[in-house]
Amino acid sequence: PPTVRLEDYRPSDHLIDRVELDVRLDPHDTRVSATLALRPNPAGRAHAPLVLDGDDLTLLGLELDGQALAPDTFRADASSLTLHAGPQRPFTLRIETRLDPTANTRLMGLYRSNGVYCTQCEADGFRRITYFLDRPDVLSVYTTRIEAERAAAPVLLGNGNPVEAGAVAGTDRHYAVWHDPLPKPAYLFALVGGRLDRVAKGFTTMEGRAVEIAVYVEPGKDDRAAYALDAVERSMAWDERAFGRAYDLDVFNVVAVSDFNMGAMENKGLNIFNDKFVLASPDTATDTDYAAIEAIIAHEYFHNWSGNRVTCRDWFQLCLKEGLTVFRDQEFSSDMRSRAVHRIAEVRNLRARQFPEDAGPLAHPVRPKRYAEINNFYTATVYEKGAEIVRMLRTLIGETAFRAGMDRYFADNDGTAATVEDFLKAFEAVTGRDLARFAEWYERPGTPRVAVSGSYDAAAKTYRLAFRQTRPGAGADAPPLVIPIRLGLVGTDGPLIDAASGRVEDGVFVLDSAEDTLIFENVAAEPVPSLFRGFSAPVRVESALDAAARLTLLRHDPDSFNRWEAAQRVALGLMTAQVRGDAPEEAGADDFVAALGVFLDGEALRDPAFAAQILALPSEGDVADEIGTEIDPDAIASARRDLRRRLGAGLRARLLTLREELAEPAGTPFSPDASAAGRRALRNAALDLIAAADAETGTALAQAQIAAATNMTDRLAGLAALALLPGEAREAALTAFAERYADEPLVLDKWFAIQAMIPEDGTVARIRRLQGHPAFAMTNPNRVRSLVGSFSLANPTQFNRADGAGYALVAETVLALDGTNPQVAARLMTAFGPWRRLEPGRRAQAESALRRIVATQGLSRDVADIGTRSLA
Ligand code: HT7
Ligand code: ZN
Repeated sequence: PPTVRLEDYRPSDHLIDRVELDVRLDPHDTRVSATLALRPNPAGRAHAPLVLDGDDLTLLGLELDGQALAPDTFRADASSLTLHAGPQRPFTLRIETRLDPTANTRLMGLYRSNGVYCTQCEADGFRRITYFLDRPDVLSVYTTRIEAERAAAPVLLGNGNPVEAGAVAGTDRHYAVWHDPLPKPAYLFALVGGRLDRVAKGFTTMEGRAVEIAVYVEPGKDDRAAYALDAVERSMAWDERAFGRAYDLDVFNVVAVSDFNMGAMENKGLNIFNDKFVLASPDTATDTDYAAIEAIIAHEYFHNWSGNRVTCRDWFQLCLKEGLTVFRDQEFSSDMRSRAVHRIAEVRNLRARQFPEDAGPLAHPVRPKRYAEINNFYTATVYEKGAEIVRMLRTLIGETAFRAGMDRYFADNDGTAATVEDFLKAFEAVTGRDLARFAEWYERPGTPRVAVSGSYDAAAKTYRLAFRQTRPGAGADAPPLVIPIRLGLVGTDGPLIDAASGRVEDGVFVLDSAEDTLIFENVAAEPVPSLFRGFSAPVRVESALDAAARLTLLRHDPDSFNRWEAAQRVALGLMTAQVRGDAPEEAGADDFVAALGVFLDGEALRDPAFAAQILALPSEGDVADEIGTEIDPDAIASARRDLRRRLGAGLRARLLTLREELAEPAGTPFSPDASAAGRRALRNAALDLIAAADAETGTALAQAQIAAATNMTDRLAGLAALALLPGEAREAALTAFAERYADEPLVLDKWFAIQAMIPEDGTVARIRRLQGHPAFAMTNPNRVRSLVGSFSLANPTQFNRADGAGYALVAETVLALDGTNPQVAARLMTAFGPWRRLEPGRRAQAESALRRIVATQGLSRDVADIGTRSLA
């Protein structure tokens, strides 16, 4: 496929000022009439032909300024429409196309989900609705008339504000007209038509605008929409408080649909959501679901400024809206919940998804330089590493300057399609700093390493910290990165050491050369360095701290993130030592258990959510990432199982007591708030460890918990604990769960996922059976992700089976899906990313599965692109 390159960007030769769409919805024969007010772009080439993008379109009619066009003046096929000589003046083009929304299984463009008409246009779906300049730097004002059979689609929604609605005389059809006054790129276009229930509430912005917020869901599910509605309201209020950003239309609509390629979409005034990230009730949603709903509602709402009012010049600038908006939603969630616990969750997620991506064949810069298929670049690197860059910028310049820079960015770029340079320019303007060297973070792939070594001079009472940064694959001439390191010194017996170093400002040292040394004066006794507090930069830290020093940090570091990090590092050390066959660390493990015991005694009940994070060991993926090469997932799984067993046995009495102390008194009403969720999390972390050490007690506790559960978090945690304990009890619990939730697809997704993650030989066969379950459908991305995605991403021993059966299952699913939904197929295939780091036997198996996929005739561009890059 042709490669698109950043360096080839040039402005469009034409602009489209206004778009009038008339969409007559029909299940198989939808007609779209698009009237486009075009003009040559003064910044483009004069006399250039007009080339409009299309994808799978059928052209029915074409008029220029009201006149049908002569056949020799244009060329049209399914993927483009060319006017050989576009007029050198403003002109109007009317284009009529025909679509079949029911046959649209790719879920891009206009499609039907459970009978509801909806659209998805980012990145390039609008061209599946009409021929257009489908690029984010062409901004137009849209008016949309939507017409449909009233009984099939009583609700008709578009972007912007409602203008008029009525019956189509003499028919059973009706229409609605929507007008969006703010110019936008085509990727933010949306419409919805269907039978939907509505919940709504009013909000008055700080500018005094009365806004009606509404959430639309499938009929009968309106009792599950309250949390999402509340989250929209909280997001609106927060963006005013935190960033001074007010909403700008009279209505803000959210629609939940069940067939959706990703999480949600920020269409102007009409956010469309995967219903998984809207619908919540205590009986069907876990605490994790509630938190994800809150975060994604906020994320899409925040795009109204970081994405919609200021959009991207081209898709290479995707991080400009996505990294920034992830940063904004993370800040929102931190304010709504515990900041420390949320930071831990963010870093767990970054390490689980972005670090491996950055270390594998699909690595790319946060601002990529080329792509074959843009839909494959909605990645953890663009989103999560992109957010880390924004956070580092704030750390470097301070909160006040950061806020001023954001204000400047929005003011200077409002209503335009901007670049990363425009973003940085705003911060340069308010701080007077040159950020050119900082900008390097956007340009190169790979996770940097920072090696740190400390030495104490007792006679001089000085402490030296030597830093050295390296980047994987970077040549010796690669410029060093600007790395903000938040740090401090902790005394071995507790008290803080307030030692000065002139180069640490507000607790931050900026490493901007390949090597540097910090010297602290007047240090009375050898300290333990606490480095990268709050995970102040997305790097791997290499430091020779021993377990005792790390356990000191766990006890005494005032930085909660680093207390957690210390416990994780000790656990990682124990597990990697076992995997590598190093000297058995019996004593080390005992010290760890003892330290956790002391921690639990002192703090578990004070901050259960934090304690739950301390108890949750690094994942098998974290251990694999630490080991780096020749990975044997079985050895890792067994090391992790052993450590869980040790903790479960060593802490058993405390954990059992904690479970009692944390139990909700009967009749307590359910609350999804962070403190209630934290208590449940700790109780369930305790269950996991108890069960790891003692299957009999674990089974009994899990069964009792399922029987008594009044919410999905506890019921599912019970089931998850049982799922790791082979036997009758497990199978009976799985059967009962499926019966109870037979009519709840989103809950059955959890049931699919739990079974897909069972680390046993029978799992591949179980998944093959489940693919035939009546609730499973290859056409629904949530079902595929739950069953096959959970398997490939969260079942390392079975996906990486030595006989290749796990790879074969995923490869077959990728190929089966590619014909109908290439975007989801390609995403599933990214699970093969770390294949080169496996031990030789598995590496060969994974490679041959990848080669089988790539050798298949007629592959989509999406899957071919992932395949080619994975094997490169
Ligand atoms: N901006 C959106 C990204 C997106 C998407 C969403 C749904 C389906 C297909 C999609 N392609 C790209 C979502 C977001 O980041 O907010
Ligand atoms: Zn986004």
